[in-house]
Amino acid sequence: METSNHFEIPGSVSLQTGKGGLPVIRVESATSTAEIYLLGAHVTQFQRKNEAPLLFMSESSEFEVGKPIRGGVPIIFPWFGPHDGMPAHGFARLAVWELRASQVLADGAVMLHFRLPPDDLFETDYIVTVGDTLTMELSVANTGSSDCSFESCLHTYFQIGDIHQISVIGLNGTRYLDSLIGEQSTETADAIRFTGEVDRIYQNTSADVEIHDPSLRRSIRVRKSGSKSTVVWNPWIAKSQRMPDFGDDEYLKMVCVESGNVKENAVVLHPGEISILKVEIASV
Ligand code: TA6
Repeated sequence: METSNHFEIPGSVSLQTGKGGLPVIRVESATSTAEIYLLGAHVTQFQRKNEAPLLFMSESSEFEVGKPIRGGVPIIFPWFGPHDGMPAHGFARLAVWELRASQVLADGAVMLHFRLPPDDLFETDYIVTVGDTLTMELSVANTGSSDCSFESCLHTYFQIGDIHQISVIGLNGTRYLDSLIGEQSTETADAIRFTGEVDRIYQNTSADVEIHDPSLRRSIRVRKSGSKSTVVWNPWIAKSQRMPDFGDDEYLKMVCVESGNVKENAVVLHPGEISILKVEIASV
């Protein structure tokens, strides 16, 4: 898996050999650091200098082409969840993306542009901007001659201090599909708390979400555009034990707040149309 080094920028962007011998891009901006694997254009690390990492990574994650990395920000595309015997959550996170550009911006942030190997339906680009915040932008263009539909989701795993103490704010009053029981419901809590497995797809919401984490004495803000679905997931005990690439106790230290367009919010693109999903995460 070769990538030319000519995107390296001394002191800002370096291409190195990461876990499993996979190529990884290490980024240092004026105020933060990040890591992105070419496999899945997968952001595996982001943190502001002198702060705890914002993203959770499983210590049991695989790092092998054709297998998803567990943690960070998996790119879910072009379908969400199981799909006719095909890999769950689509092929984008299993593919090796091409690095197309790197640039240090005027404010000291670093921008990286990735492209998914072309197929006959979509042209899919991903812009990651590492600065005081982390911004990820998934752009999908319909390059075919007929309408096409897809689901997408930036399946972000957040590092937290203790699942029993956190709360998720911003979804009160929003309708959701409870994936555990296959039933629709409406959120009634101002602050969602966790006392067991939670796997909910909140629909038709463009709201910012905050994760309040008293044990790390911080809040994380998830701001998005071009997204109508927000997924909230913690596997809890039994599911953690069923996932070979996830430690039995790691559910205590993570929560997924995912931004995308899934189920009834799937995107339909006419020929030539482009859809852009943008997510910004920040500790506040
Ligand atoms: O986003 C929640 C979810 O759909 C859960 O049901 C769980 O399966 C999670 O994604 C992880 O999926 P993965 O295929 O990465 O194991």
